[in-house]
Amino acid sequence: MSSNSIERTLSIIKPDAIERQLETKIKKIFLDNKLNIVDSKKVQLSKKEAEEFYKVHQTKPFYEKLCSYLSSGPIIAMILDGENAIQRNRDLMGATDPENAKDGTIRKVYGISIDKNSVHGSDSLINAKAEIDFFFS
Ligand code: IDP
Ligand code: MG
Repeated sequence: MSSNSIERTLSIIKPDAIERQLETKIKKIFLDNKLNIVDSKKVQLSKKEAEEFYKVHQTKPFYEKLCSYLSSGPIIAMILDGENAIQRNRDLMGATDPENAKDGTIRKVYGISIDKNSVHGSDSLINAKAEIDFFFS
């Protein structure tokens, strides 16, 4: 794979960030960093849908809490596209735990905790495709 391919990735603005009305601010970060927002929708997942979305984590001790949280309020699901969109979105997000995230990343600036870390981003091409299909098919 070339290092500058145009990719699509799935981004989610999680309930903690929607609750604090951060949608516009977070979207501006993507746009300012040349990630186009191809599609965007506000939804609230059922617990079952959240379990399906996060099924890769079903053996983890935090799975139940994670799925309850993702389904606890409205979220914004977005398709982002751009050069190396998957990795660049991950870089803009920062580390999973906001405490470990680099300065200026979305999770460092807006994240509250490892649970309430404000955003999700696909971690691979295969997961990006599956996650985009989950919300936009
Ligand atoms: P990511 O969101 O940075 O890709 P993942 O390892 O895929 O991180 O985990 C999915 C989500 O599960 C994280 O965003 C975080 O909210 C939550 N999570 C991950 N690890 C832990 C943990 O050790 N304790 C509690 N929640 C966690
Ligand atoms: Mg992940």
